[in-house]
Amino acid sequence: MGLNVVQKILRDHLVSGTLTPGAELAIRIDQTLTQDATGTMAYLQFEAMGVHRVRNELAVSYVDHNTVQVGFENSDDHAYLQSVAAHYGIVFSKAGNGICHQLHLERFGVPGKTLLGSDSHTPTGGGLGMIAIGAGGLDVAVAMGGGPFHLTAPKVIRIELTGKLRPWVTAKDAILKVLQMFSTKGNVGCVFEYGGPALKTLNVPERATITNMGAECGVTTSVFPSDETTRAFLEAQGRGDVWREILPDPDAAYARTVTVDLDALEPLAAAPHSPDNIVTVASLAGKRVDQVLIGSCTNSSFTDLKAVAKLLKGQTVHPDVSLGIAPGSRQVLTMLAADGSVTDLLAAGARLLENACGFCIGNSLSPASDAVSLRTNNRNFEGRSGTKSARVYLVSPPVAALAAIHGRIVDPLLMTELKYPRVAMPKHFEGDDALLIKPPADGASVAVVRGPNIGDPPRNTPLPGALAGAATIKVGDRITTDHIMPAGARLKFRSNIPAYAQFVFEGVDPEFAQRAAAARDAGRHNFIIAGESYGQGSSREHAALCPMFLGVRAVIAKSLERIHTANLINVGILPLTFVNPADYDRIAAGDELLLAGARAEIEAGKNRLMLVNTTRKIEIPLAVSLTERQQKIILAGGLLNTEH
Ligand code: MIC
Ligand code: SF4
Repeated sequence: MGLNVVQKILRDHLVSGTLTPGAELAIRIDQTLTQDATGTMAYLQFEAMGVHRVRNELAVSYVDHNTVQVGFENSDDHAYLQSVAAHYGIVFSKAGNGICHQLHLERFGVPGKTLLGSDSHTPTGGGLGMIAIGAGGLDVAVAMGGGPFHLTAPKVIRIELTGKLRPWVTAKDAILKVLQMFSTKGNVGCVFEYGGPALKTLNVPERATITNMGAECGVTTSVFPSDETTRAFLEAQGRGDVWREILPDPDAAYARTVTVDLDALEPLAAAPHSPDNIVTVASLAGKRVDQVLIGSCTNSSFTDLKAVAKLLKGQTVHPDVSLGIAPGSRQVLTMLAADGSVTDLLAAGARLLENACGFCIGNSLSPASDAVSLRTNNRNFEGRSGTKSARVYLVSPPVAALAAIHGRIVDPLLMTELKYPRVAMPKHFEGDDALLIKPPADGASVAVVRGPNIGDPPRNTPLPGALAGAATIKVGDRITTDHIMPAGARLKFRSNIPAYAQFVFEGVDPEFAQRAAAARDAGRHNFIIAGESYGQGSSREHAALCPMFLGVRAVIAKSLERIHTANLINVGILPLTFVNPADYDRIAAGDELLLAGARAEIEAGKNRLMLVNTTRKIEIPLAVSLTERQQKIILAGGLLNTEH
């Protein structure tokens, strides 16, 4: 039996385990990336491991999330990151260089390599034929130390692309279609591998838009084959030498194949408040918009923004609309400036934003109360924009640009008089690497700079014999890490767990942190009760670290998402699921819970634990699914307490 692309790359990197779906697998990681919001904790943990220099092929530390630098905290973080990079042998990408995923495609991605990044959109690299996976900072730190990455051998789903995108229909619409088909839940342990006759019609930035937003489905990653299109992109980046062809064998097998006919697609939008709440743009036509923001790691390539500039040339942004445009990288901005596109954007009344995450993480440009915001990024969770009452729709760059001109959503397919702004892939990308700082050959003498906001990574205590305490909070389905650990204005506390922990569940239950800390101080254990797909969204390990700091010892949910589960285990929080999902209704917030033999049962490798709801005097069976390696981590109270 032949191999598919995913199996080929995993096989080449296999350290232990097998490729049988569901089995635990360890792979060698060639490249790592971090960004500033997750990076400080990742490097603090890396330092705690006592390794003297990174051991993987390439480690890059990007500063892109928190470039606003209000107060001293972020600048201190960036100074720490720059000094750690020089000390340990990491390439440092300064603030102003651009968004990690866009930059990694441009400057470092290599077909056939593995990439582990402390950001959930690391799968963007799958657009170049890499196995690129998002993970918590601690897992990335282990990979930088030369350790393998553990994952569940995936079920590979082939997404067969046929036809060709029509004018006004873009790669964004293709991935929104995939989100409509697969939704944001139920895809843990799967990888999407794209194939089919339409591949040759999609360039690398388009492929990267698709793999980027695969993260919203909760798959481990998404990947395209590496073909002549990949080669052309790398050559245009001056990196043709790293190309190699990676195609599936003709008789490769897949767990499942679904077909997306690009010809049949129309412009789509993700309506509030989830990326899988898909509607047609036609159904939204006429809706007033207040804000339009174009950029983010999903849609900020040169070809994306050049199309926007062509549409805006000679036009004027509607007086009631604020239009912001954030290029993905300095390279993109340089090229838009060189060919006059920046002038066209400015003349139309667009606000040119820094080439960084910015609005996407809610640290700026929060919409007005109840406003409608049209954005080209990948997440529209409630409140993520910084404004809980705002309604955020995710759309393609051309749909966003037209709405900025008209002040209303327009269906571009009806704009028969307007020419679709087709943009050819450049033969050569301009720009330089001046903001990429290479580490010295020996950085041992470089002092690591630590500002007052930078604390030690917290450690948990070993798993106690019994867990006893209250259901400190009960939440519903699809709780995202943005709900658990808000970013935006709170991002500045990423390196200071005691300060950041005050905001756990801030938008859901503002008293949670106080209640949990009081219970912890009284020697009790906190339980989180949740519905389906708990921990969706970002890779931020703070959504596990901060609850751990507040004394949370177990999460009991109907189902849990991959990266968050790994982060819980890494900090010694037990991830548990209901054997009978209906038992969710048999625990109320505040109920007293007891897991009497928790430690002994984990030690014995049990996969069932019996929870006693002492308030209601009932027993509830729970499932626990831990590999032997994970059992050890849980028993020790987290990965940092094991041999690492
Ligand atoms: C996000 O898009 O939610 C983030 C901010 O990039 C996160 C990482 C973080 O919280 O720092 C992610 O996607 O992993
Ligand atoms: Fe940055 Fe937004 Fe991409 Fe996250 S999703 S990496 S915040 S641009």
